[in-house]
Amino acid sequence: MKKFERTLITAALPYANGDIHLGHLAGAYLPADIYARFLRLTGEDVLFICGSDEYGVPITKTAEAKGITPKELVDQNYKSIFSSFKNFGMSFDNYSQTSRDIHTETAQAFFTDLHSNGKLRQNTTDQFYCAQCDRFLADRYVEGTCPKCSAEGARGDQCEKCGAALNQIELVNPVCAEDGTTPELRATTHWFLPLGDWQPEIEQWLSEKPHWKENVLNYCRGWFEDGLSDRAATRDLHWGVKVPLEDHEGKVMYVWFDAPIGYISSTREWANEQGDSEAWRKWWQDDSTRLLHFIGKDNIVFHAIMFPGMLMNHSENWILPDNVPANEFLNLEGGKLSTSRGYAVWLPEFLENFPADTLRYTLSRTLPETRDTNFSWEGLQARNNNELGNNFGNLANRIFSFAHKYFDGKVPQWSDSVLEDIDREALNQVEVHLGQWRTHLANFEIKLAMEEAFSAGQVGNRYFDESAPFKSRKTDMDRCGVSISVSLQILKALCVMMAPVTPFAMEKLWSWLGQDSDLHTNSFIHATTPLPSGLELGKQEILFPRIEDEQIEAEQEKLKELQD
Ligand code: B3M
Ligand code: ZN
Repeated sequence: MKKFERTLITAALPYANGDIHLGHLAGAYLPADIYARFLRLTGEDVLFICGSDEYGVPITKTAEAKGITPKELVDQNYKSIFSSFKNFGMSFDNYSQTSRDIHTETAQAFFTDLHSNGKLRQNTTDQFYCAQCDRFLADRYVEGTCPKCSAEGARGDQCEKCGAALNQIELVNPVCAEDGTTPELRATTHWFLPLGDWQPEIEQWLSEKPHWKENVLNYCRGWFEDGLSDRAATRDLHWGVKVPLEDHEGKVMYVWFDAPIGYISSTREWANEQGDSEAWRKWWQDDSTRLLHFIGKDNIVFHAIMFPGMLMNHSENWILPDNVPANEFLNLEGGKLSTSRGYAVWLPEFLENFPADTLRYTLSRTLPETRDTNFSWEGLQARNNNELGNNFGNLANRIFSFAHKYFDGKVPQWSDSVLEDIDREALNQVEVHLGQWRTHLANFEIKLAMEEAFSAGQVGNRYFDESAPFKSRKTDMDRCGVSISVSLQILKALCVMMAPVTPFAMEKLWSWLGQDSDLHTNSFIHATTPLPSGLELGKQEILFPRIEDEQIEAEQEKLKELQD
């Protein structure tokens, strides 16, 4: 495999129409953050980019309903999403907005490049126009009877009843969703990405990606078999990036055209903030950069097919994604998450009641990496109490209490020469788990990596029980000290393994272990370096507080109400 010098990680730009829920976190954000933290930990050069996706019809509809402007709406949502991401521990290097000038400039330049090189196709189609509203109606603004199942109230893009994907002109008895008047068909001219023409080139490129996840490749194969069809690049709307062409009054870019370019604008914004406005280029236009897009499965076609096609057909030399490690869906208590029905667990509300680390850990053990998985509140409680609490937290607590009670809060006297088989074996086992942990993470196998971390925790607990410092304390204080030193050593390796997943608790543990380096940067090389005798230890607190039954029952109750 090619050796890259740096990694650019993107996480899907969340649509700024509402809060983040657990499905979003499990699909894209948590894996992206764990991976970014993992690479930084192993000393790699990483840039982690995100931002909010702020154009498109749902935003204007919500804003209209609230009686505010779309810009006011997205600014509010940007703030709240960004702050809950921060509290969740997302370690973005930059988090931008697609409604900012830098994005307008970047997306317009991109459009102009494709357009002036003859890469876009123009096409005139009929679209509904509402005389009352004086505008072309986006698919979601037209309602009517579904031509497939005859249900009333189908929307121009989809019938909720039978799930059919529709084209607005297929609706029977179409009306404007705003005022109920009957719209007229008018010709309108738009630009399209000729994905059909680009298919051979995209297919060829993807055939060189055998290392991609099977679920992602399967989706792509399906689309290729059906044959790619052209995708609109423009729309008749006011809220969007203006099409930078004369005679295109009232036309903006289709939101899926401009959104992925948002990754580039966010990187440019980051570069400007670094005081080096050209610094973004090495992240996007240098072959030694590895590009990774973390997304949920519903975004695969855009990231594995459409955006790479746009980059390939642009006149500059852009890198293409080395991988698109998309996840499947997370279900909630056995049911499908649904934003429209409000059947979800929302991040800000979660964080009011529970620590971020608890959620990060629980999700990391149940990520829908290869198939849909399920989140349950009981599962969260068990992961928190039995695994974080009993396996990791208690171990730390036992070791530190001992060190403070009998060794003056310092690493006891020990050296290589006094180690016995039992000590060496435990240290070796942990080192093996650490190696496996690294291999799995490098391969985007977060669940398997976490199993290794968990097993390493079990090694630590077994070692503590079997080397029995609580016994040797009465007979052989030197031996007792060695047990504690080795236990602390194991704890340090565990701390590194858990750092990407439970960063808040591990930062504390790292400092209690007497470490003053930054846990999150390049600490992998310190995972197995010995703790020197006499090193001063911090005073421990409870790392992972227990979650009580009543807390869980209250949450289950809330969901039940939503389901009825
Ligand atoms: N905003 C995803 C979504 O909300 C979309 C991602 C854009 S990534 C360029 O489903
Ligand atoms: Zn109307």
